[in-house]
Amino acid sequence: SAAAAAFATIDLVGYDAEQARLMDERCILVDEDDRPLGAADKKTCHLMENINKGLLHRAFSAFVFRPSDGRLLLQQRASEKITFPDMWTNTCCSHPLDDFEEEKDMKEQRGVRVAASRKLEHELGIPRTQTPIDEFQYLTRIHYLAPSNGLWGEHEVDYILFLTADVDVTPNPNEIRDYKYVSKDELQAMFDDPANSFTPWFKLIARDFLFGWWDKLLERRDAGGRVVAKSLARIVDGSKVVKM
Ligand code: DMA
Ligand code: MN
Repeated sequence: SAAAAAFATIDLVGYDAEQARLMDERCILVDEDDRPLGAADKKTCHLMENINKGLLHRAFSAFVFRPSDGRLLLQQRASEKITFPDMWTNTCCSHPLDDFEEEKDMKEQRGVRVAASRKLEHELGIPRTQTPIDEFQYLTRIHYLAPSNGLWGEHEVDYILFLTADVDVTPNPNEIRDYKYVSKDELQAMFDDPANSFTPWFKLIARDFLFGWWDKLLERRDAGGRVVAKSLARIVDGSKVVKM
């Protein structure tokens, strides 16, 4: 479109070929209240030059908790990632795509739920049968902006989704360098160690939301001591976009 043509672009020579190919995915453009405005490719959406002109897109951040002990599954991003390589982050982040009709469906966050299930399989090899879309708990949406390096960055309305489920992980090495399950204390110790680097959105979500919600999520256990997923809907108002 004429509007899209006004945005800056660059050549992706020198980047990982698969990650460069994924930059052709089409993200959903939104306003600050998460109202859809159209679509643009992932490359356009993640260039700071465009972000600085206000370009904003929709995303999700999924957090998967292990029922046996309530630990959170973290991933370390692959060195091949064009944005935020090698950083530790929550279980899986990505974008609902304009390329798929069902991922644009905003009714009960269906689009981001479907995208989360799709990408948990793509990045971590978790079978989609283990991530039923109705079992994700939608908590809230945050609006944040974070540079990666001079060229790239994020500017998103990001849906936070929790899932308590046993999952089988087979990492995709083009996406993931490492993964681990952590308790709250273990995550705090990771944050306190300056040798670790973390994505900016994970730090924001951890600081403002994760630790508090994690307690509430884990309050209930069954007779065998396993965490029973508890609904957080009553303590979280997911109706508004939270500006970070
Ligand atoms: C983008 O994550 C989404 C958020 C919330 C930062 P990402 O860079 O991991 O996306 P993708 O895996 O699609 O490259
Ligand atoms: Mn993004």
